[in-house]
Amino acid sequence: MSKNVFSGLFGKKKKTAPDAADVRSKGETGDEEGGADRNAGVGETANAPVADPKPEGSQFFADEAQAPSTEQRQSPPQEDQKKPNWFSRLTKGLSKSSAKLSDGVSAIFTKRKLDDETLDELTDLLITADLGVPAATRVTTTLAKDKFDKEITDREVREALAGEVAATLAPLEKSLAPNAANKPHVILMIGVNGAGKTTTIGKLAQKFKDDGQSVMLAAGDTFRAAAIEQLTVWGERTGAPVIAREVGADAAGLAFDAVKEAKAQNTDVLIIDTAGRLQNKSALMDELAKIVRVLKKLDETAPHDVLLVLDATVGQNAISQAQAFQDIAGVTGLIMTKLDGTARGGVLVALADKFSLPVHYIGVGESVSDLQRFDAKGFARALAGVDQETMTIGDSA
Ligand SMILES: Nc1nc2c(ncn2[C@@H]2O[C@H](COP(=O)(O)OP(=O)(O)OP(=O)(O)O)[C@@H](O)[C@H]2O)c(=O)[nH]1
Ligand SMILES: [Mg+2]
Repeated sequence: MSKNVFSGLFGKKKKTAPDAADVRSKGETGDEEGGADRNAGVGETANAPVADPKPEGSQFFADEAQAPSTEQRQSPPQEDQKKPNWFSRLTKGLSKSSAKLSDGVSAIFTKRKLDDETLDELTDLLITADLGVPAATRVTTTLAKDKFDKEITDREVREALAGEVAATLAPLEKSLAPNAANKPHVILMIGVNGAGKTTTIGKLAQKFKDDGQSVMLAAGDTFRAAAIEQLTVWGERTGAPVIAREVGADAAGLAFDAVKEAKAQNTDVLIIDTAGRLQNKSALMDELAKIVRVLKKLDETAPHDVLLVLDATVGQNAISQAQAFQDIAGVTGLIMTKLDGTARGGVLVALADKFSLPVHYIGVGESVSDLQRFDAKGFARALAGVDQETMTIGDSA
């Protein structure tokens, strides 16, 4: 291990691991502040410590105002005491998106028949709910085929919507299965600021551990001390060693060292965190391409998964994010987070139509169990507000 690489640095501090959200320093939880600085200020080299004005080695919280409070540090992991089944969690998580669609459908179809006017209103509703024009057109075409000029209930419309969404998304349902032949199986997490990359890494690490795999994490977001701390806390919580360097270190070099270390330790899965970057900042995007190139020097098949983390609350902007990250880093799969905080969950359908990228997981809350394996049919029915009793699918994630 080189002198700049350390494993589980924060493991030496005896403290109760706070939730990942708690260790984000002030001004970063909304992500606009830290992210804007980072995206505005970076030059061509990955070495420039631009975002954090106080790079200070292992003393990550020189400014007391930035440090998590005692209360925050001691807060227990936000795992729910009582776990409802996965579909209830999904339905609860998607309630805002689903309410927008269900209420809209009810408003259009109460005591009205399916005619050009109601079909136009339905098309508008689906587009404003971010499903995109192709999906909206498919739903209305399907309905019109059998029901034009006839009475139709809002329930029938929601069933048709669920059917169309499920058909669109079903081919993209793909589990994230590290290949045992890769030692390590390298997963690179990418996305814009605050999308949920680091939190999702923690949740994934826990899932892999639960499956009996050894996991190592690499703190590739070298721009912010708090980002390194955040990942380290997840490492402590999940028992995964964390490879980190000082703030401002070259992220590609760190990723390279992490693969070497994971090989040396015969680790099954290495998950590499990266700094959030806006898709239109070319210098930052180039740096991502550099990380991918450098990883290939040790293993030409790496990274084995390039996971784009998308925050559902951004709605249609997710489309341009997917395009830019796909172009620069060869995205292999998607994870959509924060579906619980938005009425814009329909954007997953628009993404499916445009990119056909596998969807591995969705985030419907902040606890580990809120990262659910993507189930197209369950998602479609929860989104369309179709009752749980009619579900025919089995249990999932
Ligand atoms: N409600 C909700 N919050 C989430 C979800 N996933 C992540 N978050 C929260 O989103 C915030 C940002 O998450 P991070 O994991 O720090 O995001 P990031 O992409 O690593 O951010 P940067 O490192 O700044 O680019 C945190 O407060 C998380 O707890 C989710 O599915 N639902
Ligand atoms: Mg992060």
